[in-house]
Amino acid sequence: MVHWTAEEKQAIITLWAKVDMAEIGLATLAKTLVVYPWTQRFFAHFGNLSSASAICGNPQVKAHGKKVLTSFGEAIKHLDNVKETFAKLSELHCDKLHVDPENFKRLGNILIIVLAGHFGKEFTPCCHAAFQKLVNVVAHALSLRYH
Ligand code: HNI
Repeated sequence: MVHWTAEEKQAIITLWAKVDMAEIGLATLAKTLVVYPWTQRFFAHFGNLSSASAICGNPQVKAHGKKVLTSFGEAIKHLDNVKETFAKLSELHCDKLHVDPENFKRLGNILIIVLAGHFGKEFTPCCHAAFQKLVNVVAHALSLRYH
C-alpha cells in the first residue's frame, strides 16, 4: 500500500481546496487532447475537436474535464484507499473504453503542468512531489483491471 506522510497529505489537501474544478478540469482535459491528439478518438461523440480553440471552447470537454477533476478529488478524499475508490472506474476505462493506461499518466502529468502554471510559487517542490505521487497512484489504480 502507498504510504503518505502527514506533509504530503497536508500539501495535497491544502492546494486542492483552492482548485476550481471547472477551470483546471477544462485546462487539463483540453491540453491532453491537444498535446496527445490520439486521445481525441475516445471523445469523437463530443462534437467539434478540430482545432485547439475548438477543443478549449467545447462545452462537452468542459463538462467532462470537471467530472475528471472531481474524480481526482475523490482520490484525495480517500488517499489511503485509492484502489478501492477507483475499482469501478478502472473497470469502465479498461474493460469498456479500452483506454491505453499510458494515457492516464499523460493526463496526470498535464494536470501537474496546469497546477504549476496556475499556482506559480505556491506550487512548491514539496507540493509538486506530493502531486506527482498522487497522479501516479491514480494512474495505477485506474489501470488495475489490465493486470
Ligand atoms: Ni476518463 C469517463 C475519470 C482519464 C476517457 N472518466 C470518465 C468518468 C470519470 C473519469 C469520473 C465518468 C464515469 C461515469 O460516467 O460513470 N478519467 C477519469 C480520471 C482519469 C481519466 C480520474 C485520470 C487519469 N479518461 C481518462 C483518459 C481517457 C479517458 C486518459 C482517454 C484518453 N473517460 C474517458 C471516456 C469516458 C470517461 C471516453 C466516457 C465519456 C463520455 O461521457 O462518453
